[in-house]
Amino acid sequence: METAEKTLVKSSFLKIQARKEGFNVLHLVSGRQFDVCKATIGVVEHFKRPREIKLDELNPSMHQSIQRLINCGILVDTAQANQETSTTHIPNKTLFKVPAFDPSSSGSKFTLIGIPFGGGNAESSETRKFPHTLRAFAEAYSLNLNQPQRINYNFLGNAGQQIHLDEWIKTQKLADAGDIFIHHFESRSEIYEKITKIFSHIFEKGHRTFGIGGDHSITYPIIKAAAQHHEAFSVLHFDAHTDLYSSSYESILNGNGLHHHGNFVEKCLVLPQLNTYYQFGIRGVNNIFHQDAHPKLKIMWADEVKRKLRLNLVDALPKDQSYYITFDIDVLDPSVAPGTATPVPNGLFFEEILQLFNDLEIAERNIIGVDFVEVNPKYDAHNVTVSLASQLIINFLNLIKP
Ligand SMILES: [Mn+2]
Repeated sequence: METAEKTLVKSSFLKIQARKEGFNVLHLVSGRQFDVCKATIGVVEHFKRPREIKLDELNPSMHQSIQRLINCGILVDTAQANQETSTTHIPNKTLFKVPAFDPSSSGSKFTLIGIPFGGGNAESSETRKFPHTLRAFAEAYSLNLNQPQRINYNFLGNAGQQIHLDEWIKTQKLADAGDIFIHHFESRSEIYEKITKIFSHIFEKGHRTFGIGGDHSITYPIIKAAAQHHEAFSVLHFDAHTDLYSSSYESILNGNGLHHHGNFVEKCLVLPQLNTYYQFGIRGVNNIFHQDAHPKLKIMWADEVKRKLRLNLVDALPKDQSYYITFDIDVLDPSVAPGTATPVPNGLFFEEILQLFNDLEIAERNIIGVDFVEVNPKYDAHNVTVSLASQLIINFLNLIKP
C-alpha cells in the first residue's frame, strides 16, 4: 500500500460565502459549487498554510472527509499545486450533449476543448468569450450530437450529406474535455505552455483534438503539441490573412519573443515535423506584398478558390500523409460572418467553403486535429456568426473520418 503521507494546502481558487446554514464553496477553476457545514470550513482553513498529514493515521470519518475535499479540488496536494490550473474541467452540461472526456482514456476520441483566450490579439481580446457563447447557443437550441437517428442532415447544406457524423455518434467517440482555465494574472507565455501541455496529453493517448478559440495565437501551441506526437504532417489553413506579419522588432524566430495571432505561422514553418503549410482564402490589401516566399508555404488565394483556379495545388496534396486543420472564421465573407475583429471583403461564402472542402477531399484524409478561431461575439449582432460557426463546427465533425 502506498504511503498516505501528503502535504496538503487549501486551493487558491476558492470563493467561500457564509449562508444561512453553513457555507457555499465556489471552485473558480472548475466552476463547481459545494454546500458545506461549519466544521468542514474549519478543516479547510486549517490548511491555509501547507500542512503535512498522514491520511491512514486519521480516524475513518476524518480520512473520508479530507479525501472528499481532495476529490473536489478544495484541498490540493502541494506536489501538484502548480498543476491546479493546467487542466480542463468538464462543465455540467457538455457541448452538443456529447459524453464527457476521460483524460485517462486512450484511443481515438475526437475531443472538443475550449480555449477562452484572446490575449494574442490586442484589438480583439473578446474572442475569449466564444467557447462560452458557443456552449450557450448550442444549449439554447438543444443541439444534440448524441442521437444519430434524430439528425436531419439537410441542415448541413451540401445536399444534406451524412458522411462521418453518424459513426462518431454511434461509437460514442465525440467527447467534451471542457474549457481550459485561464486566469487574467497568467502571462501569455504561461498560457501558451499550458495549451501545449494539455493538448500534448490528449495527442499522446492517440486522440484527435478540436480546439475552439480564442484568437489565432492558440494554434501554434496546439501544432507544437501535435509535433511532439506526430512525426510528419501538413497544415490546411483557412484564413483571409497569411498570419505572417512579423515586424522587425518581433524577433520570434530568435526565441526571445512571443508570437501573436498575426505571425504564428512563422513559428509553425520552422517545425521539422511540418511538411507543407497550405493556405486557402487569402486576399485583400494587407497581403499586397505576400507570396509563396517560404519553400514550405503554398497559398491558394480567395479568387483562385472562387474561380477554381490552381486546382493543381489541390491535386498535389498527398493522400498518404496526416493533416492538421486551422480555420479562421474571417476566411468567410464579412457579410455572412461579421463577428470577427479583422474582416476582409470579397471572402468566401458558405457554399464555396463546402465546395473547397470537397475539392480538398477532407472527408477521405487522415486529420489529426482541427481548430476553429477568431469568432468575436462582441461584433456579432443577433448571433449570425455564432450560428454559422456552430454549423461549420458540426460540418467538420461530419467531414473528419473517424
Ligand atoms: Mn484571419
